[in-house]
Amino acid sequence: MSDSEPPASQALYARARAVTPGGVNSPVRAFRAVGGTPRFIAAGQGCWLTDVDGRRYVDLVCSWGPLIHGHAHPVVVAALAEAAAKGTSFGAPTPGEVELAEELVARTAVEQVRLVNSGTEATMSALRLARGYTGRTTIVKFAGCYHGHVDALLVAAGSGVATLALPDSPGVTGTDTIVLPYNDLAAAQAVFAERGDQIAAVITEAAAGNMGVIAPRPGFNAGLAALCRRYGALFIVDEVMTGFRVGRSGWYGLEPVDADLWTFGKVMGGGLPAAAFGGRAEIMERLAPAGPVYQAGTLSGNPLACAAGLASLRLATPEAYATLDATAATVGKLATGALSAAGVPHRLSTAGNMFSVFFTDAPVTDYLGAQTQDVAAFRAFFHAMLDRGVYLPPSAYEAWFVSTAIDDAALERIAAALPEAAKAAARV
Ligand code: HOZ
Repeated sequence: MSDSEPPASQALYARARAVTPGGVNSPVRAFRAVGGTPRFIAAGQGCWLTDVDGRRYVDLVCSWGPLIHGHAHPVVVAALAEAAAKGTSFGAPTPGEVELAEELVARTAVEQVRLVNSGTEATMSALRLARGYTGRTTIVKFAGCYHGHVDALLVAAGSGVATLALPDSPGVTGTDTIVLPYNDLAAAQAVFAERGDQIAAVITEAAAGNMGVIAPRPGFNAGLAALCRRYGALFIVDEVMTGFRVGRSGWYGLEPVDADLWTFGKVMGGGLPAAAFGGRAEIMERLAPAGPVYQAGTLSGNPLACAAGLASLRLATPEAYATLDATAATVGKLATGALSAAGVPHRLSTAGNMFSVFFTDAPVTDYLGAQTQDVAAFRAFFHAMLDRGVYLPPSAYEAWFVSTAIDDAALERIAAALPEAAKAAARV
């Protein structure tokens, strides 16, 4: 842990713990897995974060993915100001939500979308729709995949559940959920052979990003789609993390798999709470009010979120994606170079421009593999980077994210921090 704990963050953390469970509104950001004081952020500008103690960091979290253009991009800020001046919420349809839905439909394979407020809502609603559509209840998910804090999906989940080393969250039954190893198509085939007529849906992250980053094996996603088709289940691809980050059409643009439903979030909200689920019109029209499957939300399609999302998507040109890809490759290369030089066993794991570093020398293709990593080495590495002004996800089970705002000064800061951080990991 850091030898220079930040006093203003410490004071806020103490106040927060008195009024909020664990002092945070989402578990991973509490630094429980790495120790020390979570940084309370005063401001973000471009790729830089400033905490309440006035310390500056290059941001490699980007609000856990959404901020592909960095913080407070002037175009996004202007779109927000314009929208806010017209009113923040109406609980009635607005032009912006039609435009955002059209943008999502134009970029992906979905014919219709329903806008919601968070990735959790998107996957929860997609499951309900799949169950309503098929008349079945059983869901298949993969160990280490995280689809928000949906009851049926909080078994063997990644992200905060993995970070806190919980096997499942208490409070969820998981009785209608079958958990299989990620990237294991044979296991899915076996389960369908036995219980295919009970399975409403298979849900998978388009590329896993919540047990660290693990790309799907070639044919894994397509094989799941084929299995679902054969047995009359729906295939749900969760693109909350990958959607519009790894490319204009998300993971679908890199690997066009024939899914039935997709979920989106993060980038499509431009840093505000917005998410969506969508698919073929024939399935989506089962949703109320077109059909009987109920789903609703006072702030769904919120004008500010739609304005920020649209501005952010429109800024995401082919050049922007080329920059994201190149920057991710550069940061990954710098990290592996420093860790190799320090003799630290590690694996750089990538899926498009999402990546993470596993502190292990074994190949990582699933959650069991991810759990072989040396989290103590990660902890030392994380704090050494933080002390040198680089903000990484405070968990060995999360993806690192870059933005187009990362410039030469930021890359120099990262390059300067890495050798000492690698040595700190080597000492563990
Ligand atoms: N669970 C998200 C990361 N995969 C968000 C964590 C947070 O905001 O603290």
